[in-house]
Amino acid sequence: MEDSKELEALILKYTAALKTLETQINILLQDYEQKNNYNPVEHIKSRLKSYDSASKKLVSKGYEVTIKNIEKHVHDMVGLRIVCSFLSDVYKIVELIENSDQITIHDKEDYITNPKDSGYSSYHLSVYVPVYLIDGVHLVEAEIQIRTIAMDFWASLDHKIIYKFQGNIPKEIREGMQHCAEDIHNLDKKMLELNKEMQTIKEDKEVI
Ligand code: 0O2
Repeated sequence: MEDSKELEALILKYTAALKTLETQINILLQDYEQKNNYNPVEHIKSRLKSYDSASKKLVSKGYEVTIKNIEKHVHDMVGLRIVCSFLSDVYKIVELIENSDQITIHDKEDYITNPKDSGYSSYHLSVYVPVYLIDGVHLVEAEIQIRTIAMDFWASLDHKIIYKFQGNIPKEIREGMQHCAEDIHNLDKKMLELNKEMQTIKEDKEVI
């Protein structure tokens, strides 16, 4: 076990980054809602990855468990998940964050257009969050996951499956989840179409 003071300092930095990111994202979303009379977000979850989870991730990637390696190789110590109703909302939020001067994106993964083999689907943004400490500004990495409610439903069961079977997921469960992921993708597309249709009917009625 390393110097606990060093670990405390790291946790302080990550906690500050999480608070900063939450604040920046909430302000952007409130501004968007105020200007568009529309809130694209269903709910937001945030979390700091635990030291144990970070250690497991390092071991799985073949790295020694050290504080330096956590900083260098665990890119989602600070995590924010934005859950939306519709597919179009996911891309609206991505655009909003891309256009923000406060949040610096250094990597993007569109697992909606290109789902993982497991069926996992989400939009990931890896960003840098500035944290102002006594010795100056630190750019802390964070991961923002943006997904629909349906994708979130899938991912939460998948998370339990991964945890339960620890890498040895039975074939029928793996295939069942892949089929569910396809169903969920089709459901998301249908719900988006229905929402668009509903909007046009509402607009027609307003004209009358
Ligand atoms: P947890 O417990 O959710 O934090 P990187 O983080 O970039 O070094 P990785 O794992 O290749 O390495 O990144 P990737 O693929 O972008 O995945 C990061 C996170 O996405 C994961 O964090 C999960 O939250 C989520 N994710 C990715 N693939 C899957 C999947 O197949 N099923 C589910 N349920 N979630 C997935 P963690 O640390 O693995 O887990």
